[in-house]
Amino acid sequence: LGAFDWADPFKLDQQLTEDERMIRDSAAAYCQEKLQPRVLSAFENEETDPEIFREMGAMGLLGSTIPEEYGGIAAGYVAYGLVAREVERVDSGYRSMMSVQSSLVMYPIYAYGSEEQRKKYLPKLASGEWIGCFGLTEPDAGSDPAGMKTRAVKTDGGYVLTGSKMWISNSPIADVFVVWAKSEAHGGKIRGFVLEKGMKGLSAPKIGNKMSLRASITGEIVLDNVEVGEDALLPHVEGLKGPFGCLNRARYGISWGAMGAAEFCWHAARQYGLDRHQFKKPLAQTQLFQKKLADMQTEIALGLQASLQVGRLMDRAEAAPEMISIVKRNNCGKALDIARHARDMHGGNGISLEFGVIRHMVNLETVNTYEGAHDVHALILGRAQTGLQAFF
Ligand code: TGC
Ligand code: FAD
Repeated sequence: LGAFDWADPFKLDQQLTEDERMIRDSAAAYCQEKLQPRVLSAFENEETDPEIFREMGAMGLLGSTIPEEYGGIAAGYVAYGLVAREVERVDSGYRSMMSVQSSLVMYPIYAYGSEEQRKKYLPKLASGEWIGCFGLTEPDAGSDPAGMKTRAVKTDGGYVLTGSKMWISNSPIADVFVVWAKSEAHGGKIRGFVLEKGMKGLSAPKIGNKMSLRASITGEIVLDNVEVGEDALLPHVEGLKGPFGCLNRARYGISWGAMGAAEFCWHAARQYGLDRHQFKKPLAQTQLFQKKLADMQTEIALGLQASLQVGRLMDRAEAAPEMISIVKRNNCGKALDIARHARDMHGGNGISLEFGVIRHMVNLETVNTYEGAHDVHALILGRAQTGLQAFF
């Protein structure tokens, strides 16, 4: 029989290739050395450091699945997931910054863009010189993006865009805006447009007073008759499958990332229980404490195995969106639960930012909601097994 490593119960490490381990280890070193020391102040002061994009770019962490000729490192989806896990071990907001740039901005430009668009945008997004954002959600269209009101009207040389997007990660500091709008010239179908900072009528006010993801800036996108050329249209996709194709990738990355945040909370609770004595013994020597640690270890081990399998299938182009719904929903829900327990296990100290667990806990409230809320993924899975849609 083999040995048991409490921190890696199913020997995940052994199931990775040498390249994947190398990418994970260099991401982990960057995250622990450069991101961990600044997260407390970033969260406390609700400040996003744009320099992080440049650093991540230099490390090859932006658009890592994109081919090298466009600035990526052509890594696989398992490697992408491993990076998300390391970044989110520090903070979900930092992972958000990375996954929006990679899966929601670079991926659609690569997959749906013209050669000119790929050459113009991808290298600068990969290096972090340009920051990107993805505008799908609107004030009155969140879980139901088909209800969006943003419109693109055809003109002689291009389109005029009107509408507003809400809760958009990175938007106040973005240079590149991937925006989804209903286009009358395409029978009212949803089309993607690539906009640039400074265009007349385009603004992106910050949304303040967030109690979650405070290290990651969030804003609106206001489109007040923004005129764009024909070259702003993403030519190779039409309909909701455009944004959903991007969301598949980001949701998959989140399934790994949420487990990274959960691992931080689990390890912190274990260590706290070993160090803290009450009733003349370590808290970790009580049955209730150990039961909670066992639950955390079990859910994280299972969640990581599931994400690894979905990643392997993604690398073989065999993953279905429903598989991604299972891991996004499960891992976010379980991570939130683990963070709440870890907060409780830290007692009064658990509410202090110094210990990190409450920061992860409030961050995970967002992670459980965005990219398809927990219950929305339940409805996707309910539809897949009954053939009956229960959204409306
Ligand atoms: P439905 O009828 O199901 O589908 C419409 C069309 O889309 C296609 N499709 C997909 N294609 C690829 N991948 C998927 N996962 C797809 N899901 C659907 C579908 O085949 C169909 O295509 P066609 O050609 O037949 O037209 O659409 P519905 O309107 O009934 O959708 C319902 C529902 C609930 C599944 C969907 O709207 C949904 O997933 N809602 C959640 C919205 C969401 O996830 N928003 C995310 C916004 S972005 C974000 O949160 C970024 S945060 C990032 C960060 O900071 O890290
Ligand atoms: P709603 O859709 O109004 O849902 C509210 C509640 O109702 C949820 O619990 C939901 O599960 C439930 N519900 C909805 N429909 C049903 C139903 N049919 N049956 C049962 N229950 C239902 N969006 C972007 O486009 N780009 C971004 O970069 C981005 N970044 C974000 C960053 C942050 C910090 C946050 C908070 C959000 C971000 N979002 C982004 C938006 C996010 O995707 C939406 O908040 C999410 O999709 C949910 O939409 P909503 O907030 O409108 O909630």
